[in-house]
Amino acid sequence: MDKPTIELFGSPTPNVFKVLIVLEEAGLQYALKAVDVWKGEQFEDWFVALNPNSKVPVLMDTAGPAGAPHVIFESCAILLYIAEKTNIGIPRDPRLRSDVLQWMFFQAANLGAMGGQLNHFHLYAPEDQDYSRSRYRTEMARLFDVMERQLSKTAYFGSDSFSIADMAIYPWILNLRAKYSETMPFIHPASPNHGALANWVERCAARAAVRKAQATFLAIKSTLAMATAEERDRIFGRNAFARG
Ligand SMILES: N[C@@H](CCC(=O)N[C@@H](CS)C(=O)NCC(=O)O)C(=O)O
Repeated sequence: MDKPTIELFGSPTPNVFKVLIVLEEAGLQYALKAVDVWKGEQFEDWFVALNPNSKVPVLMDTAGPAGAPHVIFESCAILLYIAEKTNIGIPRDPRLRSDVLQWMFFQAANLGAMGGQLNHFHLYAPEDQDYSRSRYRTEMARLFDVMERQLSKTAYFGSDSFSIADMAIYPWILNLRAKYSETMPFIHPASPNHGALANWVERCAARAAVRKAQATFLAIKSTLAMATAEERDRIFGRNAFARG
């Protein structure tokens, strides 16, 4: 078999899972390179040359536009790049296309950003974070209601077919369910107020490409449990690593 032209640099996080889904949906061959973010590999020169923002995922396509290599960071930019390269997961109709992009940006600007802070203040910050925890829980509950209202109108986010908007949102819903189903009732799969969202999760989960991506995702090793206090401080920019 030929060497894949696509390399995905990632760790076991929802933003990387998104990219695995689009690659599987598109039926592309790819090589997955694990980046150990707890050990700080994202801050090494070779990685910063790929992503000046020092975060995974990064995708390198050696057969990019005009046949030249192309490197992309930001998971939603990667979703769009692969969708446009392969013509999957993005409607051609301009109105539907705009609706899908709107929901994909909703994920990046809201669900991902707020989910990251929710995780930080519930799982990694010192105790005594009542204000921040309540703020992000409340915002996440609001976002779940927003998603529920949309899925009561269309089968998928922004259209009636599975798209890059769904690929962006689905990994985050699984991530939140895994962490908070027992402590935040609105996130529980059986939440009485989020039935349309629960049905959408099942429709996404039934897709062969999503199942394959999930298996690959689950096999990526995390070193979180072994991370030292210093490694945690470095990734969160606190204590000796704080700059302000
Ligand atoms: N908006 C970015 C977020 C990427 C991101 O936050 N990646 C995390 C893992 S999910 C990371 O690399 N963290 C390492 C760090 O912050 O140093 C995207 O969607 O690609």
